[in-house]
Amino acid sequence: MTVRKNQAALTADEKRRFVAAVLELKRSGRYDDFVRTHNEFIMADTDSGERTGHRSPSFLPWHRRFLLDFEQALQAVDSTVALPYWDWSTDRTVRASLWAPDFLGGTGRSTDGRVTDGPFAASAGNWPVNVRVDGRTFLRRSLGTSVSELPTRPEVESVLSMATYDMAPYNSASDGFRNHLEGWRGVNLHNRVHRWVGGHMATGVSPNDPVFWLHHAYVDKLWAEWQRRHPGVGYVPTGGTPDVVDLDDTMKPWNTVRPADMLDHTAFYTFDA
Ligand SMILES: [Cu+2]
Repeated sequence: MTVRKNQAALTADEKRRFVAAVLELKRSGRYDDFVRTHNEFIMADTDSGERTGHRSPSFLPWHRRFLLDFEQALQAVDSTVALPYWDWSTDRTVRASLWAPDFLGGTGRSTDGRVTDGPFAASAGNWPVNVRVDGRTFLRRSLGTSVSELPTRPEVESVLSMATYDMAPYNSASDGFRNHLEGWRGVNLHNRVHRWVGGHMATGVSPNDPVFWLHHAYVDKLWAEWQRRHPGVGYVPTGGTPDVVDLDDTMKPWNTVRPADMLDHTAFYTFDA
């Protein structure tokens, strides 16, 4: 059974294996398929039309399935690898071990945002950015530049305390847990982290930065924590909602997966705590 661990608790060997598996997916071309899929959904999901991956109730089950696909691809390379999560409310500075050269590498240089250390630096030769929105082929970051603070634990708590999963109009204007966690409204958790990292993470091709998976694995864990805190409060809407994925509707791009199938993460993995 897969156990997802806090990235801060990974051993040197676990970091090495995770990085090697990610680099192998990149080398084989599989990695870029994930970047492409995410960007297609970012571009297509709209508040007034069909919306599946983002700005909608299915933001959480869609990303849970998307991360599972990625984790299973990693495990096809190395069966011991699981996705780690980044608790950005705790590991909230550029000095966190997450950003060390033996793991994800650090921020980008000020001139052009280019990441210059770690396994994903362009100079290492193993991380060409192929699915991109401009001509630049190097991984970019600007940690803490466009927004200075990552969310705090009290801010996370304020969102976990919300007793409704989602609310009409089921988009970026909604009240409720999902939209506050996603960040279009209120203290802003998930969206703010994308902006804090900057570079590719602040674009539709955000999975070009491997921290995407660690960020979303923590967003996913917060969903699990919210469920534990609000037993009996379910996914909504539950039927007949135009442009929105209801509980028992299938989700693109899989067309075989429903939010109802994704509510219980323990069918797929557990967390270290
Ligand atoms: Cu996303």
